[in-house]
Amino acid sequence: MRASGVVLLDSYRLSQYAESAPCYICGGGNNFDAELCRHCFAPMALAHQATSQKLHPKMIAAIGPSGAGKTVYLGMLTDMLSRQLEPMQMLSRGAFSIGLQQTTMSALSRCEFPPKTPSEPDRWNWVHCQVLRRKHRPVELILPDLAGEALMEEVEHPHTYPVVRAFLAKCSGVLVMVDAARLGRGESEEDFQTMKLISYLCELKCETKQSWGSRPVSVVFTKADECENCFEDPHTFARQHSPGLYQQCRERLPKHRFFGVGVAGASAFRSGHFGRVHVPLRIEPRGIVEPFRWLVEELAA
Ligand SMILES: Nc1nc2c(ncn2[C@@H]2O[C@H](COP(=O)(O)OP(=O)(O)OP(=O)(O)O)[C@@H](O)[C@H]2O)c(=O)[nH]1
Ligand SMILES: [Mg+2]
Ligand SMILES: [Zn+2]
Repeated sequence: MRASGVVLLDSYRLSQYAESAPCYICGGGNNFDAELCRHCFAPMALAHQATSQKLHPKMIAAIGPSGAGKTVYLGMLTDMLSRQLEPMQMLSRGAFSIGLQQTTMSALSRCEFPPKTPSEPDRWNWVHCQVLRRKHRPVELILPDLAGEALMEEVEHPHTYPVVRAFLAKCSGVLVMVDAARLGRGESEEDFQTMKLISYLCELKCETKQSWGSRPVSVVFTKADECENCFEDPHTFARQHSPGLYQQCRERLPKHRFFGVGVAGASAFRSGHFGRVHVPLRIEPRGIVEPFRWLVEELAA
């Protein structure tokens, strides 16, 4: 109160904080104006979009060890689908959904690969989009670019990354990314890491009440440009180079399919200030849309 008049109190604004807004990924309560969930760091825009537009987006995860090629693949996939009409088109929802495409494509246009995804969940790129297909109903999807290090840490020490656990439990389908170049060189580490991820997934208590037996899994061999026979026959490649993963898919994931993809047509090493840097010599996307298209068709079926 001033001598000359009345000043309105702003305390009524506090009442907005009395009601908590649930996170779309983990369900935890947040303030109505929070940008990221305080429990799992997923963008709260996902929850606001879902409630305001009455949407129930399905979730798809791209999982794989660090360096498997998740960021490069997802960035190229979102860029290609946002520019084409056939066989499917992708429309982003929210400015935050463009970040992954922007980071990847601007790095590739400078003839560089994008940086490794930080393991802190508040720095991950999330994509919320609508996938349009001719003569079919649009599919709403949420697709984050998870960090391989965080995924493996959660697998080795469950509950260290609540966002990974909450998200995978809600997923309707998965893209399992495997580095075909490492497998082709006989590095069995890639096979073991991917087997651990699939075991974790199968043992996770799922919220959709659907077991992994009925959910689609695209097994994507990345960097197939470095081992040609992977494009032609990814099934035989899987049997020969990743026997553990191949058997696990056969026994535990009846709805799976193998694919070979490549973003760089050729790559080389350049010496930089911090040692040798892997750079793409040209960008020649191959087989990028097929694994995603199969997954979306299975989800929509
Ligand atoms: N030859 C070739 N190399 C690739 C391709 N895609 C990715 N790479 C190489 O693989 C590295 C890792 O790719 P990313 O997409 O960053 O891997 P990631 O799975 O996101 O790794 P994290 O962010 O650590 O989880 C890149 O820096 C490139 O060196 C490809 O299509 N061809
Ligand atoms: Mg990454
Ligand atoms: Zn959350």
